[in-house]
Amino acid sequence: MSQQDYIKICQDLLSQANQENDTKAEDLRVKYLGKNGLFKNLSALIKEVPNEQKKAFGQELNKTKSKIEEKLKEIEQQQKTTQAKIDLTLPGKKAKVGHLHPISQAIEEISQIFERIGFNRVRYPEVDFDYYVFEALNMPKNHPARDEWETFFIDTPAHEKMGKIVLTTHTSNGQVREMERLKSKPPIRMINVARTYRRQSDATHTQMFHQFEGLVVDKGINIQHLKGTLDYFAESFYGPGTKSRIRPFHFKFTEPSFEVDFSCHICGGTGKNCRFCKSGWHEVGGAGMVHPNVLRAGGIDPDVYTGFAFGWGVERTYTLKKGLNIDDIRLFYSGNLEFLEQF
Ligand code: FA5
Repeated sequence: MSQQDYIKICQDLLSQANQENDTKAEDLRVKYLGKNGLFKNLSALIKEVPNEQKKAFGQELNKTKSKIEEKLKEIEQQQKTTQAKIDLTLPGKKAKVGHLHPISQAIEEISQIFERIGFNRVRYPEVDFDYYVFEALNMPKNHPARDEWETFFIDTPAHEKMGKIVLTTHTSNGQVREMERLKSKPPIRMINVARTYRRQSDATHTQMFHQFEGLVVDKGINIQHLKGTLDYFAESFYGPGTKSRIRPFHFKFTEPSFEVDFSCHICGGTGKNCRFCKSGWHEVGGAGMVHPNVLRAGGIDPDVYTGFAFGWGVERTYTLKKGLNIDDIRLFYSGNLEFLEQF
């Protein structure tokens, strides 16, 4: 071995030691200066060095050892100060755990309530043909009733039979689609939950919102079945003692039609001095007995079968829950984590 060789080997070991940062100082001491450490192996090479060079190699070895010592001391010192800085009594850092959006939670709860009594959860297109959104629901082309829905139209050529494509204004587009899916053969017990869209925006309206639509069709279905279902939902979702109420209304696709209210949980439905409801009741959406023309559009004979349907806003239904007190539903879609993390 020449002089350059052993100087190089010593330098290599030193530069390896100088790159150590993460290992514990005690372990490094064993690794470099221990009984079977790297320095010991290096010193053993002295046997192979010619006699006249042994002195110079010995000096090189000593230099290397003291530099490694220095480096190890430096690392020990560094690690001691870092350890001293760690306060073990501080609370640990919690990993951020996300959760379902409150409206997704509400959708799950609502679906489960209806599934428990035999409803079948489905989901139909949120961008659909005019036919399913309006025409099959007893609203012929150019009928003024369509104006109420403040519709977004997709800018594409109209389909010959199905008409234009629209962003669904309500989940009622699922009614005739469900009749078709079941090949016009009742019984039908559908709960359709989907996003819906209208050109509206204020504290109680968003351009995108959710609705859930119930549809039941079978022989002998009447308003009592509808009212029983509403009462069951009121108690399941809002708690025991909550009542439902139906008031006459008009929809083209149901006859008779109703608006559906649930009793206010703050004043117990009395309305006395209640700033939350003013009247004892909250309106959540519409309902009614399926119009014979809608059954016909779905290939079902209205002389044999009858049905009821209802459609409510998820956001509206949810904000009426006890303790929520949300006066602007746009908050749900504001992306404001301080708001969303409360649920
Ligand atoms: C309808 O959409 C009917 N399809 C309901 C129906 C279904 C009636 C089946 C009969 C049979 P309406 O336009 O009233 O009805 O809307 C129902 C509910 O959706 C409203 O009461 C409200 O809770 C919610 N809603 C409507 N527009 C918005 C909006 N822009 N933002 C948030 N919620 C809305």
